[in-house]
Amino acid sequence: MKFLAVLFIGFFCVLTTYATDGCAACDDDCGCEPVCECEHPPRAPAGVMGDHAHHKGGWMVSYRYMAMHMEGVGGGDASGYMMRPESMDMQMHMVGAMYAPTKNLTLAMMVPYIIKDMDMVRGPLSLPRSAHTEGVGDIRLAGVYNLWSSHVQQVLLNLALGLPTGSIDEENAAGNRLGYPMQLGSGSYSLMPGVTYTGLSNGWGWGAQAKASFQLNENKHDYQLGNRYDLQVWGLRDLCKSSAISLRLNGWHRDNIDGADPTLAVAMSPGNDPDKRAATRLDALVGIDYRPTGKVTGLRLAIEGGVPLYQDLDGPQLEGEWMFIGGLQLSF
Ligand SMILES: [Cu+2]
Repeated sequence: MKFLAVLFIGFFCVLTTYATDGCAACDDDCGCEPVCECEHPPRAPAGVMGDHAHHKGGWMVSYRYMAMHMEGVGGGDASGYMMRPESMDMQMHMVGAMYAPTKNLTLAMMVPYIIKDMDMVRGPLSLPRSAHTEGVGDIRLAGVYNLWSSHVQQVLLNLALGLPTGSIDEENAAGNRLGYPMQLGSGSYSLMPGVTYTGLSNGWGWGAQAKASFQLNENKHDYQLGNRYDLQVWGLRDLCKSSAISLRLNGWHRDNIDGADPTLAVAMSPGNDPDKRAATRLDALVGIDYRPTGKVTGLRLAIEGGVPLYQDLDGPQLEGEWMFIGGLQLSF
């Protein structure tokens, strides 16, 4: 429950900002051109990618930290395997840059660094009980196209290309290749189309995003990860000039893996089974968004923490327990 503590600290900061800024004086009827002084630009909560475009010539650099904890096996009986997963922590540091070469097109690049730790329950074999992998994941190149916008609403088209830069050769301490969930990349090129809608009015922000991730080719170990589909909606409410709170619902589905890595023995662990990777989940996240006003402009700090409300796992897999996202953005 580490993320809860962070969330409470965040709330405390928001409240102190509220008190010192005298933000209560900020009412909702200020003029909106091009962006209302009393409102936030139309931005989504910390965990949403591709939610905004930049003005021509605009730059942004960003850093995101994501953590997810999974614990306990759901979706089926794992007792028939030699080993079964007990818990897993995934962390990701992601550095990104955005640049808008034209009025309607913004380009982005994201480089993730992934850290995975898994604990397992083992049978009679003397296999390592835990596994750790870390390294660069799949780099993403993205374009955000401003399809339509008004003062209040905006519709963006998203398209990203995933490059197979993450390792799919990760091994445990005994030198055996680790199962699919512990690998750092997909090994394949992927295409991620999407459409994003955002709105902003009178201190309220809202939005929705539909996106998909399609793996384009079989990787060098004879498999290709399943496609993934995401549908999310969110709302934000300004607390004052500098802070907003958010609520987000993210529903997603992941397909099973096509093909199989021939070195992974399915009887060893459910994580080695390409036909037991599909999942459908609904996550709920609350967040805080902070933008310093005054001298420092273009800076944004946002955090989000959440839990799955619903999960349907196809075969024995670890269940999601909680997630945390923290982001820092600087536009210029
Ligand atoms: Cu940006």
